[in-house]
Amino acid sequence: MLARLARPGAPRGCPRAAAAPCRRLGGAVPAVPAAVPAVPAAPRPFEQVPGEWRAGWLNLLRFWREGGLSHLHLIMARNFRRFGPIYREKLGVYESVNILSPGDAAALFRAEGTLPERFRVPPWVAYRDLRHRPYGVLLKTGEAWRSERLLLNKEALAPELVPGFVPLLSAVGQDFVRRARAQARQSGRGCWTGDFSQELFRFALESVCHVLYGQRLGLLQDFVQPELQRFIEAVSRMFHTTAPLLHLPPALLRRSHGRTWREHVRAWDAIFGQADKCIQSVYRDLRLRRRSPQEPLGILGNLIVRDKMALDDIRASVTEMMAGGVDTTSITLQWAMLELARAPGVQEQLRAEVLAAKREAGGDRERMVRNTPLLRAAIKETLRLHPVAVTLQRFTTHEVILQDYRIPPGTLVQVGLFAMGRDPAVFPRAEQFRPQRWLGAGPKPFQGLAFGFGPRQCLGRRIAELEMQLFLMHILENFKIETMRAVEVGTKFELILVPDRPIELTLRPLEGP
Ligand code: 2DC
Repeated sequence: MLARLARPGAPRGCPRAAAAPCRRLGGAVPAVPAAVPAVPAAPRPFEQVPGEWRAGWLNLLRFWREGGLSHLHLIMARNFRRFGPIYREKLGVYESVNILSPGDAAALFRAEGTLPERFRVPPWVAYRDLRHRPYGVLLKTGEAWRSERLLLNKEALAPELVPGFVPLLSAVGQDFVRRARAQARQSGRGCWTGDFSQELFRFALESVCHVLYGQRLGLLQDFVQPELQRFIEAVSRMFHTTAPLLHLPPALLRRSHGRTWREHVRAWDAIFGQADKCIQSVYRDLRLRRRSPQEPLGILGNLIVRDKMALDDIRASVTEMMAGGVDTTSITLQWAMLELARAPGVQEQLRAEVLAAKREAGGDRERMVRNTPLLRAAIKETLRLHPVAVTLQRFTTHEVILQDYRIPPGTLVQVGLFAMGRDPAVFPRAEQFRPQRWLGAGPKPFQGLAFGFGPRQCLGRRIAELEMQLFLMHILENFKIETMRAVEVGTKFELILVPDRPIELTLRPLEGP
């Protein structure tokens, strides 16, 4: 553990040894220096946490000039190298303490209280205030958050939901395979090659809408409704325009007439407009009893029928899930396929596991999901190297000791997920894609935090995990995943972390059905 990294008594900013070079970052991974012998002493005061936290606006300027808008993850990794495993920072008006060790993450989550709060992305709050739209659970706080979150957990996150979700998500995965086989046939080369990001955006939207609305949208057909394509573009644009606005206070944003803010507002308008259309159509069907009893109601239908939440609140949270379900899973799947293409041995092992599970379960997808631990581990491993969220954040509710510093209540503490995932002190041979590392003996506390932790963890987690497991299962059963070896793909920050260039993949059919 990284107990005592900063030399006891060192006031601030003791420089760190250079990091071991990393395949993808060119050495931008935090190095963990050899432990300094522990000196029992009282925890040090907050003021001594290393870092640059005095001139917020100056820091923000410098951050922007250093390309922080698209390199937040690299700047954080560099700060950890410079300051050690904890540092304090102020960007604009936002102050935070940043940590990277699993042990510190554990201590932080012990101090999150019963109404945990993360950093509320200011432009997202400002948009809802501007349009007088209610917050969904993502942005709600306090008791209102808690009661809604509990109701939503029952419909979106509870383990009992798995049997209902599996057939819906598996059907979409199967359609993707069908489409990929057709594309391979038509190509004349017997395989399907290209940048799959658009195809996967559609796959992800089709998947999340199937569980949310119980309806198919037809996004995996040749003709895609232009308004759905526009929804997909709006989500990417919304993320993209959030990054440069991230450190500006909401009050300033709302009054601003800047181009980025206007684009941001337009993107959210398009997102809410399209989500409302889907929601209205389900609502109408329900009222007119146009749904046959065999048809799944979907999460939205269930929430309406249960009648425990105001319709506007349901709409707000369902819209968040619909928007949150596009880029997050599709980009993770791109990374997963890239890693598997680069590690053919691992790919073969996974395929063997999936095929064995299929023989054993007779095609019962739910059992297959349960019996493919290496496949789950491969998703965890993908998210370790390529987390969607660069950090996890919590406001502390009572004093907590992190790296021997006293952190007062009400402090925003961020766990540097990207940095942690690539830290060789936490993950031996961190640069290697090795799903097996998750299956070894012994617990791995607070190492797999891609979906967050506790009552405020990702609400879409169950859907995302099943969607990705079933997708990869179908792909592995049907195709060999290949890539051009030499191309290095880096990461850029667009609010979520995304590949910095298109990922070229090839799906080669294993044997024709
Ligand atoms: C971005 O410094 C960097 O799951 C900031 O599906 C801190 C921060 C706060 C909240 C994080 C955000 C970061 C990244 C995107 C996250 C978001 C919380 C939820 C959101 C991680 C790390 C995401 C992608 C949701 C988005 C739902 C939305 C479309 C309604």
